[in-house]
Amino acid sequence: MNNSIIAPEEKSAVIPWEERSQGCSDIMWRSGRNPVIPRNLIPVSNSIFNSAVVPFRDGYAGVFRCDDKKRDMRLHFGKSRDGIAWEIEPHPIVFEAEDEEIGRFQYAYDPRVCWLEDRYYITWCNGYHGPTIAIGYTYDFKSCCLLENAFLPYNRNGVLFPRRINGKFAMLSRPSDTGHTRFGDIFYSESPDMIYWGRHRFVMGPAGDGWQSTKIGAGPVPIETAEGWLLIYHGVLSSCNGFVYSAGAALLDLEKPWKVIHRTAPYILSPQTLYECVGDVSNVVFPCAALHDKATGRIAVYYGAADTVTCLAYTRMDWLLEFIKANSII
Ligand code: BMA
Repeated sequence: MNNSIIAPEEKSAVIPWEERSQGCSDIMWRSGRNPVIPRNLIPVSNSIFNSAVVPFRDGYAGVFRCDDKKRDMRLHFGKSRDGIAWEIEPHPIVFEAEDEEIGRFQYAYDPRVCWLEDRYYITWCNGYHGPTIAIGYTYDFKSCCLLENAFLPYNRNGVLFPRRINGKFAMLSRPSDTGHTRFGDIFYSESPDMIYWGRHRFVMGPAGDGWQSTKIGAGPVPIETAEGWLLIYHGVLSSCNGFVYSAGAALLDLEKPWKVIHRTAPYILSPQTLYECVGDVSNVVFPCAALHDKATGRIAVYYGAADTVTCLAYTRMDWLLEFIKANSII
């Protein structure tokens, strides 16, 4: 335990927020300031997207997916006072690996950041003979220790729960194959120590013929509510013009999160604006982080758009829970 660490819930930064405009009935609405992070915020970047943000000290910190101009996929630390204007480090994170074999990975993308007990854990898709889930941790968003990969390749979208469940660390992930898989289900795994993961349970797979019919993957760290874990996740449609990535929401059982209580039939966000439909990969919204203000119920979701830029969308906890229950396929 590092005693200089302040738990995020012990301080109150005001989360980014914009009210839903009059006449809009969408359950999730976009920031008027999108894209909040342009593709070229730092000189080396080709694109900055699918990134994770958490409360940190008197503002926010994050881990950003920055694909560089060689198109190598790298992770960078960033800081912000208000969650909107970001300073992203010009150099990728240098991971301190206990085992240098694990430190020799080929790429890193789609990070999630989770405050858990006494530190910020970072999970991401790590290139180690194919994509798998790496786990690292930081106290200060300056240095990062690299633990073992959680799973064998191939796996993506590793997302930790923010507390132990039944005494164990818990993670969602999406076993897949080497490339842009045309299938994908979310699984739940647990660990006594963040190193060894097991007791894998099926959570949910693709559904219907629409936005989540090809594959799905967990998005931001789940938010605990009285009615279950709120999980925002992405779903993929195979169109005649390629994959379309949208976002939906589910409620998972608090003590047995592999049991899905509700899951939305319609998406809550789909690629519709120019910055979501046009970019390095068209037609993608990909949420990786959510800030939740308990006092007001406000939720701010950070998502990658068109594999190019980082954006913000908003919802309210009570509205979203009502929406999930009223539009559930379960
Ligand atoms: C997925 C991941 C994401 C990406 C998405 C759309 O397989 O690679 O990083 O946003 O495809 O290209």
